[in-house]
Amino acid sequence: MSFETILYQLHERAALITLNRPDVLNALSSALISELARALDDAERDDEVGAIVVTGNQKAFAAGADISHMKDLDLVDTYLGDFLRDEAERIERCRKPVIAAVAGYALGGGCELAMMCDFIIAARNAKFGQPEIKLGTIPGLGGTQRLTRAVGKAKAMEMCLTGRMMDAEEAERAGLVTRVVDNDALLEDAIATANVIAGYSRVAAYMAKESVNRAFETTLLEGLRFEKRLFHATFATADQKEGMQAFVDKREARFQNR
Ligand code: DAK
Repeated sequence: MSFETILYQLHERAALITLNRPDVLNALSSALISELARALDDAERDDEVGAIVVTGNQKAFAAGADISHMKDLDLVDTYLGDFLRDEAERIERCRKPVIAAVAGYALGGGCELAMMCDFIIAARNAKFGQPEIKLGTIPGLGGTQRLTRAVGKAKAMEMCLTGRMMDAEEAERAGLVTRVVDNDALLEDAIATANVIAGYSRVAAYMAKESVNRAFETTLLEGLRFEKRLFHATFATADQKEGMQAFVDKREARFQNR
């Protein structure tokens, strides 16, 4: 696998995808988004990989879509060309859990990309924002929708209307990020978390992910039914038998993803 705008590495059972256009704060070009989608395909196909981490560098996770490219597009270009959309949304279609490890700026499409991941771990210097209003446009990759679900109407509205950035502490208080860690501990923490997930039953991990996501798409009653059916289904797996037997035997479970 060779890439020009990202790096792809394996850390035990975690795939680490690093956005790598440091000169432009990882601005999201079509090439970068395509390579990201391809790397996610690789990680999904690789049976050894149990979870994925997407990260940037200390200065930026990603400062948004590449403005120098975007500025000359017209309506038909963005509409017919479906500017960045299909491949950018590849993250949402991942069945394996995806963690965003965010240091520095996560702005515009960068913030939206982080929010497409299953959860975000932030470094102390992380800054989140939807500054599209300053460019005469609005978020187009889920910013008005996912940010609102994550932090509520008041903060999402203020951020989209003013372009104000949220720092890591505020993002944690508001529920946008799962936790804040020291800058130099970010990657180690995210990779270790991915490996913890990868050590569990993949069937259970996929089902847990699917069930939490269902909470955003349906009524409470339907969501509870959905969860119960998946819970019942886990009892048809060897991993459920192994997990519970291991508990009783006071030993580590050895899950086989069956
Ligand atoms: N695009 C292109 N280049 C960028 C960039 C971006 N988004 N952000 C930064 N850069 C470049 C800068 O131009 C500069 O390049 P040189 O001048 O060195 O050649 C270099 O990165 C370093 O940036 P600065 O010199 O500006 O660094 P500072 O530390 O002074 O400032 C900053 C950092 C993050 C505050 C600033 O760079 C900034 O405000 N950047 C723009 C942030 C922004 O507005 N982002 C939102 C972009 S709009 C959609 C899909 C996607 C989208 C929408 C729809 N569909 C599928 C429908 C997404 C839209 C967006 O993301």
